[in-house]
Amino acid sequence: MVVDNFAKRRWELEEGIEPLVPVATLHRRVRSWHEVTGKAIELRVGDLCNHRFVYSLFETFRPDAIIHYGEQPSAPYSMQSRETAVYSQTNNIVGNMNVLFAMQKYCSGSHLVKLGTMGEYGTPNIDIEEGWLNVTHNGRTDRMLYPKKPGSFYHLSKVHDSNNIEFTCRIWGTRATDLNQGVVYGIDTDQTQLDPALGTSFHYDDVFGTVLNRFLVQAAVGMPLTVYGKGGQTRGFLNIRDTIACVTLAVDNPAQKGEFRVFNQFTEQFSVNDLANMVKAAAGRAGRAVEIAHLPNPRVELEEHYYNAKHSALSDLGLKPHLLTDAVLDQMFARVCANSSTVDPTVFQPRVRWSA
Ligand code: USQ
Repeated sequence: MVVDNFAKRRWELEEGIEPLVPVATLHRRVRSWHEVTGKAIELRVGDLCNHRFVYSLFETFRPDAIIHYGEQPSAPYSMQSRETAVYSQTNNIVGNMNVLFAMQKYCSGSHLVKLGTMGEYGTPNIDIEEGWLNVTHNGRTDRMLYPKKPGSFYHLSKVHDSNNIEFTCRIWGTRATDLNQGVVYGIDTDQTQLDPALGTSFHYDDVFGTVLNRFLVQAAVGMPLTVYGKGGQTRGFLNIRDTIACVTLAVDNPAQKGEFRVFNQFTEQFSVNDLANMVKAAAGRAGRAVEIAHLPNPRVELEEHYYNAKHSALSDLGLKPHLLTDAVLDQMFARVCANSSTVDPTVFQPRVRWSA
C-alpha cells in the first residue's frame, strides 16, 4: 500500500518551482508499476496528521513494515518564516506520532523504518557514531542517544521524531529503524528506468534541490555553481539507488522488539568544494566551461569543520554502494543536459536566509 497527501505538489505550487522532469500522477505511477512488474499496490490518499485516517489504514491493512517517508524534507522551506517552521514541525512530529500510536493499537509487532537525517547530528567536533554514544561521566557509564546539534527547524523536527520513536521502543516495545540519511543525489534507479511514468522527483531549486543535483543543472545551463560561503561544509552523500537498497535491507532485517536501531545512511563524505570541482570537471569532459561562484552563505553553519561519521551498519548487512565515480557523474550530467530545455534559471540563487 502507498499513502500520500500530495503535500509536496502543493509546496511546489507555493514556491513556484517544478521538478526537472514532470512527475506523473500517483494513480498513473501505480498503474505503470503494475503493468511492468505485475505487482499491485493499493493507493490511499490522506494526511498522516489526521489520526482517524491513519488508524483506519492500519486497522484494515495491518502492515508488517511501515516505510515512513511522509515528511516535509527541506531545511530552507522550514527556515522561511514562523509559519513554515511551525508547519514543518507539526506536520512531521504529529504525523510520526500518529503512525506510532496506530502501530501500537493495531500491529504492535510491525517494524517502523523511518526516514531520519544525518543533519540531526550537525557537525560536532568529535566522531559521529550510529545513533548511540557510550558516555562515562563522573566514573559511571551509560549508553545514551548521541547528542544532537541540528542546523534548521526541519532537521530539529527529525530529532524530535527520533526522540519520540526511541521513547516508544523503550516504553511500548516498538521495533524501529531510524535511517539517518545523508544528502541524496541522482536521478534514476533500476525501478524508475522501467517506465518514464515511474521517474522520481528531481529538484534543482533553492528550496528542495540538494547540492549536487543543483550543481549538475547549473552546469548544464552554463550558470556558475552556487557554493555557499567557503564551501568547506562536509556532509555524507549517497546515490538515490542506494537509498532504495538501504530501505530494502532494513525491512529484510528488522529491528528486535523494543529496539531503536539507527543506521547512518550514506556512502561517502564530500565537501561542497569537492562537489563543485567534480561537476566542473565533468562539464569539462563534456566540452562545457563552468565557473564556481562563492556566494555569501544564506545559512548559519560551519564552513570549515571536523567531520567523521561512522556508517558501517548498512555495509555489514550487505550494502554494495554506488560511489560517485567520473562515469556516474558523466552519466548524470548527460541525463540532466538532455532534459535542460525547460530549466528555470531564476531558482538558482538562494532566497531563504537563516538570520536577518
Ligand atoms: N549548499 C551550497 N550550495 C547550494 C546548495 C547547498 O553550498 O546551492 C550547501 C549547504 O549550505 C549545505 C550543503 O550544501 O552546507 C548541503 O545542503 P543541501 O541543500 O544539499 O542539503 P540539506 O539542506 O542538508 O538537506 C538535504 C535534504 C534533507 C536531508 C539532508 C541530509 O533536503 O531532506 O535530511 O540533505 S543531511 O544534509 O545529511 O542532513
